[in-house]
Amino acid sequence: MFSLEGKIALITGGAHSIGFAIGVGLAKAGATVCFNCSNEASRQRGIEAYKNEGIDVHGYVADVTDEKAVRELVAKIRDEVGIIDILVNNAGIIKRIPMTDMSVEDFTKVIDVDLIAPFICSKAVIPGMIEKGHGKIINICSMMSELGRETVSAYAAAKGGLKMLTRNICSEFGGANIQCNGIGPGYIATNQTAPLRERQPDGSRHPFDQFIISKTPAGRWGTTDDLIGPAVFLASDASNFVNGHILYVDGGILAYIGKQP
Ligand code: GCO
Repeated sequence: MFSLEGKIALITGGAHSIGFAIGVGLAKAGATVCFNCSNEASRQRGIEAYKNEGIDVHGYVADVTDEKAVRELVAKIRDEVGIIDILVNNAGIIKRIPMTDMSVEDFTKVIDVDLIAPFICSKAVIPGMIEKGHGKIINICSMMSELGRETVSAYAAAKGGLKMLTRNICSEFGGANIQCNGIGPGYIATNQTAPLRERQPDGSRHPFDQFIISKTPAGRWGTTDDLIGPAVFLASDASNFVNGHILYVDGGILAYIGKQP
């Protein structure tokens, strides 16, 4: 039920971090994995990293915010590998800038990568999925699909939008046997969150790090590996009647009011 044998997956931004962990997880469950990234150097690094896990991967350079480039990517994968069964919209960026200091250009850039790109990539793979009679789209959402916080206005707007895009793809294509669900990672130790975990000059924990630990019933940051099981589930036949759902993988943050100071 959880086997991905014979399935072809595309993970956007799958060369490192969360996307890489999910790529390895899907490959170990049997899928043939393709990833894209924004430049040749990360493509090479990505291929090496998968090789070190014993995985033969198909790596491509393509800008997910460029509709023509994505269309060409999907066509190339179709020729070289086959029709995509599983799309993981993982590529994302964040800019932490107080809203009144944030330029429209910065805001737009975040919306482009975190929201418009999942639209572009989903739009490009859905016809093939309809042709095949099935498909799985997994959108990497966020705590910020539900919550706000200082400095992340664009990111929260994009991730809230991505939650609703997830429900809409479900609504529009559920009848074509396409399941579109989201994974909402909690606070995961990645390069993107590294500035929030930096040690203080005196060696003590960053105040945000302490804050997250106190907000998380699990009492720790997540790891990229914590996302593998949920991704395999949502990519596999085990979730064939799960659609339009956001699976939060957050160690319990959204269930908890937080520790009393
Ligand atoms: C922040 C963090 C978050 C995380 C994550 C949480 O600045 O608060 O970067 O936004 O990246 O998406 O789910």
